[in-house]
Amino acid sequence: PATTDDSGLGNDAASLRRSFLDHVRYSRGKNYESSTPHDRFMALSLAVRDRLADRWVKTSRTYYEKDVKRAYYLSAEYLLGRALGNNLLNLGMYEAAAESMQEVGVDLTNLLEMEPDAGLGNGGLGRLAACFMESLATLAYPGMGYGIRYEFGIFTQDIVDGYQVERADEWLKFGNPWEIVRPEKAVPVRFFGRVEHHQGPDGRPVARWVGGKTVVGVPYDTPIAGYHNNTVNTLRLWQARASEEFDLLLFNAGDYERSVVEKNDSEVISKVLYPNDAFQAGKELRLKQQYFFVACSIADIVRRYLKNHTDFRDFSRKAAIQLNDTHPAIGVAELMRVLVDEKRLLWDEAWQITQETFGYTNHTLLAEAMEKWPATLFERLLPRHLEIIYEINSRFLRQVQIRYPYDQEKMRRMSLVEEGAEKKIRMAHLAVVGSHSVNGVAALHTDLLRRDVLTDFAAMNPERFNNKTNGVTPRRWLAWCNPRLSKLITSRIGDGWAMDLDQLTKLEAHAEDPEFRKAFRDVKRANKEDLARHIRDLRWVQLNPDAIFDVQIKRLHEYKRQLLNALHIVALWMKARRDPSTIIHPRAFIFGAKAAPGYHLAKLTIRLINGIAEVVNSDAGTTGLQVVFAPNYRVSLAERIIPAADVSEQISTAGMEASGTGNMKLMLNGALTLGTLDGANVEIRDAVGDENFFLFGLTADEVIARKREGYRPRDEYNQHQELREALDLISTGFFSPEDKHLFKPLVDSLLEEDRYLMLADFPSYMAKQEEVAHAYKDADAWARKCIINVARGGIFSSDRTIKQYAEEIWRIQQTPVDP
Ligand code: DL6
Repeated sequence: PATTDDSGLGNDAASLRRSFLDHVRYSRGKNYESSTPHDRFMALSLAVRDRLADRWVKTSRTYYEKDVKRAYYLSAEYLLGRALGNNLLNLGMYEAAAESMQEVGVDLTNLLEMEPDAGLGNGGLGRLAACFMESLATLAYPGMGYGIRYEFGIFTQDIVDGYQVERADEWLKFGNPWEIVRPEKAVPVRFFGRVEHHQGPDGRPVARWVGGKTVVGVPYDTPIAGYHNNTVNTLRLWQARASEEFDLLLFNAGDYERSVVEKNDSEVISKVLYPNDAFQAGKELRLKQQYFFVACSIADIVRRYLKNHTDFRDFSRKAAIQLNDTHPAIGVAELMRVLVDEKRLLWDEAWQITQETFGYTNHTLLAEAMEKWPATLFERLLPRHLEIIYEINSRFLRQVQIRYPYDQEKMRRMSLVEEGAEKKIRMAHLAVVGSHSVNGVAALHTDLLRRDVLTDFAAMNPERFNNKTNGVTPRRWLAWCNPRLSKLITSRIGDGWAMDLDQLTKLEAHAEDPEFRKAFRDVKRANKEDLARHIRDLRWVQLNPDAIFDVQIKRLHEYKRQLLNALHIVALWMKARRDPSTIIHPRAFIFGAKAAPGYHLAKLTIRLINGIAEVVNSDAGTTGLQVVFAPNYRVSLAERIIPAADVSEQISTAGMEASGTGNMKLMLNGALTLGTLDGANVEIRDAVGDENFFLFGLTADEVIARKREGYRPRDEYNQHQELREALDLISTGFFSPEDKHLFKPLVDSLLEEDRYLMLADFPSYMAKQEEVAHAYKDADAWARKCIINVARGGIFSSDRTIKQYAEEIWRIQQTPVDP
C-alpha cells in the first residue's frame, strides 16, 4: 500500500484555520457557532499537534535507524507550564496562528489563557527538567524524558484572609490535547512479594522475585518541539493502572469490593505530586511512585535497546541515564536486577554497565532534603532491591576498606546504610556509587558538595565529580515571555540570539547608546503597566508603574528568606511613616510563592506578608510603598512578572540555595540582582561585574564560622534599632489584629535560633536596599546596568548546560532530523 509520512499540512494561516475548523467539528463534535472558548483552545492545540506529528514520527525513526546513543532523563518532576504558545513559537507559527484566529473572530491571546499550566513539579528542579527537554530538542540531541503523569499537579493556591488555602490542581479535567496514550507499551511493575533463591541450570545462583502485587504503567507521550528545526523529542509520563488479571481474579471470586479497593490502591500511585520541596516526608506512597516510574522507564529503555541488539555489551554506548536528584536513584538497583536476575549477566558485568550508564545530579545541600528510606519499608515493598543494595554496599565497603584500611569511621560515613535506631538506605550514596558522574548545579554548590556533603566520595573518586551550572531556555524565558524586549534586541543584533544566546554580548555596545537605553526603558515601562493591570485584576491593588518593581518569586522556604524581605519592608515603612522624605523612590514589593501545605512557618510567612500588604497599601499615597502577594505563583504567572521586574531578590542564606534559576530568568529580562553570594548568584555577579549587581550578606564560609562561634540572634536584635522596631511591631500583633500572638512562632524562630541568619544579614541588606533606591534615581545609568545584565546573560542558557551534559557526561551526538 502507498504510505506516506508526510501529511502535507501547511503552516500558513489558511491551512491552520482549515485544520482548526475541522477539529472543532470532528474532534469536538460542534458547530463553530456553538463551540466554547475551551473547544477552540482544544481545536487549535490539536491542529498544532498535527503539525508536530510528522516531525515527531520522523525524529523517532531517525534515532532508531541511526541507532544513536540516547540520553534518558529520569525525573519525578516536570514543571512544563503551558504548551500552546511555546509550540507555536518553536514551530515559527505564532503569526500564522494569530492571523487564522483573527479570521474566525478569536483573539489568540485570550485563547492561550484557556490552557491550564502543566504543573507537575514543585519549583526549580522540575522547571529545570522542562528547560532541559526544550534545549535537547532545540539542539537536536536524541534525548527523552521519563516521569509520572500525576493526575493532580502542584496544588492551586488561593489566598483567603491572608492565608494560603490549597485546592487540588485539576489540570486534566477538561482533557489534555498534547498527550498520546500508548497502552500497547504498558509495563507491569511488581511490589511487595518475596525473593526465592535457587541454583540455576548453569550452576549459578538465581534470585526470583515472586508474589506480591502487580501494577501496570501506561505511557502517555508529550511531544517536545525544538526551536525552528525538525526535531520533536518525547516526554514519556507513566500513569498507574490496576493490573487486569489481578482485578479479574478477585472479581470472579465475587469479591467485588476488594477488587475496587485494590484497583484504587494501584491507581493512587500516580494520583498526586508530593508538594514538598526541600523536605523528605518519608511516605510509603512516595517510594512507590519513585520505583513505579523508574521500573517502567528502565523496562522501556531496555526494550528499545533490544530492538537493535542481542546482548548488553553496547548498552552504555547506546543509553545514558541521568538521575534528576535522588528521586529516581532506585534505578541503580533496578537496572542491576534486570541485568542480573532477568538477563542473567554476571554481577561484575552488570555493575560495569550500570556505572557507565548512570549519571547523578545533586540539587541540594540541605540535610532535611536528603532522601533516606527505612530498610524495613524497602524490605516489604522492594525485597529484591534491598538485597541488591546490600550486595552493592558490601562490595563497595570492601573497596573503601582496601583503600583506607582501619578507618572504620569512614566506612560508617560512606555506607549506603545508615545504622541507628532505625536502619536507613541513603539514596544519595546509592546514586553516587552507581554513577560514573556526579554533578552539582552551580560552581559554589559543586564546591560545597565536594568539600562538605560528599567529601569522602569526592576524595575517593575525584574524577566522577563535576559541575554543570544550571540554565534556562531563552525561548520561553525571553523570546516568548517578553516579546517587546525580544523585538528590541532583534532590531539591534538580529534574531540569532534565540538559538545562540551568547550573541547577546553584541548588545553591550548598545548599552552606551542613549537611544537604545531609552527604548529599553520604554519596554520595561510597558511591561510594568501590563503587570500592574494583571495584578489589579487579581488582587485589586493598583501598582504604581513608576515605582521600583522589587520581585521575590520562588517557593516559600525559610532558607530563601522571604521573611528578611518582609522585615525590611516593615522597617522601611516605619521610617516612611515618621518621615516620608526618607523614601528615596516609590517601591512596589511583589511576592509569589507556594508553601508546602504542612510547613507551618512558611504558611505563616505568607500570612505575615499579606498582613503587611494590608497596612502598607493603605497609606501608599504618603509613603510610596506598596506590597502585593500574587496568588498561585506558577510558570504562566512567572512569564508575566519576570519581564516587569526591576529588582530580583535572591537573598538566600549563603551556602543553601544550590543554584536558583529564577535569578537567571530575571537577569535575562533586565532586572538587577540584589543577592547574597549563593548558588548561581556568584556566577551572575562574576559575569556582570560588581557594579551591576547589589551584593550583601555573609559568605557561605562566614555563615559556617558565625554558627561555629555560637551565633546569638538576640545580640543582633539588641544592636539594631530598626530591626528591633520592626520585630517588635510584628510581635505586638499590629499586622494580625484578629490574633495578637499570631506571628509569635515566626518571631521566636528568629530570636531563639535564626537558623538562616536573617538577623545577622539584616543591616547589610537594609543598607544595600538603600543603595538600590539611590541607583534607580538615575534612570539612564540604571538602564545601562540592566542592558549589561541582559548582554552577559548568554552563559545562563540551558543550551549551554545541555551541551556540557551531552559532551561531558552523556557522550551523545547532535542528530538533526531531515526536513
Ligand atoms: O537545580 C535546580 C534547582 C536549583 O536551582 C535550586 O537551587 C534547588 O533548590 C533545587 N533543588 C530541589 C531539590 N530539593 N531541594 N531542596 O528542588 O534545584
